[in-house]
Amino acid sequence: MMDKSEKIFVAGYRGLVGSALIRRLEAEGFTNLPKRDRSQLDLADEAGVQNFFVQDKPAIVIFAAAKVGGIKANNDFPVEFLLDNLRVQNTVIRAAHESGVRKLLFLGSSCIYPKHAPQPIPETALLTGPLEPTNEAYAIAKIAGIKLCQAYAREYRANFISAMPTNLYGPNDNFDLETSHVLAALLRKAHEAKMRKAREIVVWGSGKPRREFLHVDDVAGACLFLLEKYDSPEIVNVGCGADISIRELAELICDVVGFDGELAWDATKPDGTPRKLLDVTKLNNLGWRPTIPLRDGIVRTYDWFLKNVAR
Ligand code: GFB
Repeated sequence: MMDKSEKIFVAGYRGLVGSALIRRLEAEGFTNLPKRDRSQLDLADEAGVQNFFVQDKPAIVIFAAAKVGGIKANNDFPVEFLLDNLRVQNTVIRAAHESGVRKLLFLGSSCIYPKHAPQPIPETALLTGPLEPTNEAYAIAKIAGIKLCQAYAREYRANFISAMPTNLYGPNDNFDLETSHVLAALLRKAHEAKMRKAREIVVWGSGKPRREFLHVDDVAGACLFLLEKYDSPEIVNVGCGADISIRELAELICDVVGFDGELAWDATKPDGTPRKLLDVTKLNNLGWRPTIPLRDGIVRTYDWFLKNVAR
């Protein structure tokens, strides 16, 4: 059991996942949550990070710091997605081990699996085939992070675990149309089209790819669950077990937003991987299930968007 006064360092606490983790930890009464933004601690700076760990001595680390983006950003900036992510994760994981943290949770992504993995994707599909080219750089960085955690577990018996969340959304998501993921992008497009009384919104690709979406508050719950109950270096998928097509997602978002125009398809943009649905048998068998249905989660996220981005 985790003591409510145990010091838990959430690396990346301002991001989509990190901020959800902090909300959840605070709601559950955890009081010792050191926060460092980029101006206070650059997670790529080895000396600075080592210093922080030696002086602050967190007991638990949740690694939610990553350079992330949607399909276009991943495709356009492979160097940054590979280099920045490797640098930060190597620095933090190593410093965490050297300062003697009791447990570390590394967050990966469902894009670590082969492009043509069996669906739903079991954890055993890792490294069984070629990756999806649009996010290969990010996936390679995440796979290296998993392998580093497993190496610390094997060589030094460190309790370093890794969770692989599916596509996420929720408050503090990135709503920039060039760099965001699909759900945030379509929420914004539908909202702005409604305000301008436009006739259509542009949706990328063919609408045929299928994706699984999980609200970030559910991911935060799953992370705390795994910190309490799971002590193996073997990766665990975190998803809801259901997927929908991009066309269906676009229709659902337009319905929630109240935009009744048309969908126009931009075929010059990539589809990416055809389907990405995680097999969540392992997590379900451990005893965890999500609580936020997709439509409710989109309603809540639209509400957050109206109060925080659209004003
Ligand atoms: O969410 P998304 O950018 O990333 O795109 P991935 C999912 C699907 O939605 C793709 C389509 O088929 C896109 O072409 N799409 C339609 C749109 N309209 C839009 C739009 O306006 N914006 C965006 N962004 N997409 C990412 C990976 O892959 O998923 C990362 O690149 C990461 O590595 C993340 O793993 C979870 O699901 O294709």
